[in-house]
Amino acid sequence: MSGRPTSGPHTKTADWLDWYEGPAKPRFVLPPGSVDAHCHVFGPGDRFAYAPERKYTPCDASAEQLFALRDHLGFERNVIVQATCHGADNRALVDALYKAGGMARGVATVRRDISDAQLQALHAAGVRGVRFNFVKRLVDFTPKDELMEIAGRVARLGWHVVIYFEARDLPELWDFFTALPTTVVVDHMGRPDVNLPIDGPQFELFMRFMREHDNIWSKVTCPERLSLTGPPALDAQPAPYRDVVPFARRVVETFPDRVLWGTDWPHPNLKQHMPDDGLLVDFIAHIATTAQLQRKLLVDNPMRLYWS
Ligand code: 0GY
Repeated sequence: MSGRPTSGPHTKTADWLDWYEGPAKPRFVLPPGSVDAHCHVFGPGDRFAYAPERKYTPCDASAEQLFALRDHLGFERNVIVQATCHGADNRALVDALYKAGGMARGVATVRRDISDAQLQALHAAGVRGVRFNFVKRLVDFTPKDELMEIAGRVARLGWHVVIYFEARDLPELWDFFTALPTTVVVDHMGRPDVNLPIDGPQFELFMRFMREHDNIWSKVTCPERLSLTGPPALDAQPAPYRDVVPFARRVVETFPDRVLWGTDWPHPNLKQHMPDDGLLVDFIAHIATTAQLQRKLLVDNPMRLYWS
């Protein structure tokens, strides 16, 4: 891995943390055919300008750098999720999908005015979902009727909807989410507060959300965002991000056929520390504790959702 990204024509957000160069080789050996089902590309900004409406300006993180990480960690495929810094301009995503030669799928951001021909072009590139973001620090509000209209159109293409929200907002968004007419994939377990009890009202609501709706899936991703304990020193024994482990493990064991995992490289908007992606892969063995659960999480589920 090399090539620390430059700022190009864009100045990075002042406290921006760049992705970690030279990640460790994971101790956990990924099953053959594993998919990194949540990651991003940023720019490069001098080729794919960041969107005027963006809330942050990242470092660059190119498709080539993503694929180098994929190979280093032992993944075979990627699902690249449109990052908010590119708004609804999916050109960097589409470019990365073509460069991947069939080994990546995409989740785009689209607006109501997208034409059927443009949706078809995204499909041909490998896009299989759209992302609806409700995290206020990342995006401005989009009316729910616009989102529902988009969901209806992409459902007809066999796509799913990825939703990103904070746990405290689930009650208010519940009716909208449960009315979506297709598969729904929740980012990062709905961002639970892992300081709260795992059997307390907040996480129980999320578990009920998944239990009562079998079209809802969850990414058991981003322990580095949710953790208050953080990673251990490199050679220490405790699980990385150990306070997140029981939450993710419960979701994996309760809904083994509706979970996905990804690195979230290049880890936008982290303020405390930048994870070593090798250590993040080691987290998987603590949340999916049998070979069967690991295969479902890393291979069978993402292949079913993105490549069938
Ligand atoms: C993530 C999380 C974040 C950012 C984005 O598209 C984005 O800008 O997804 C975040 O800041 O929590 O999944 O990458």
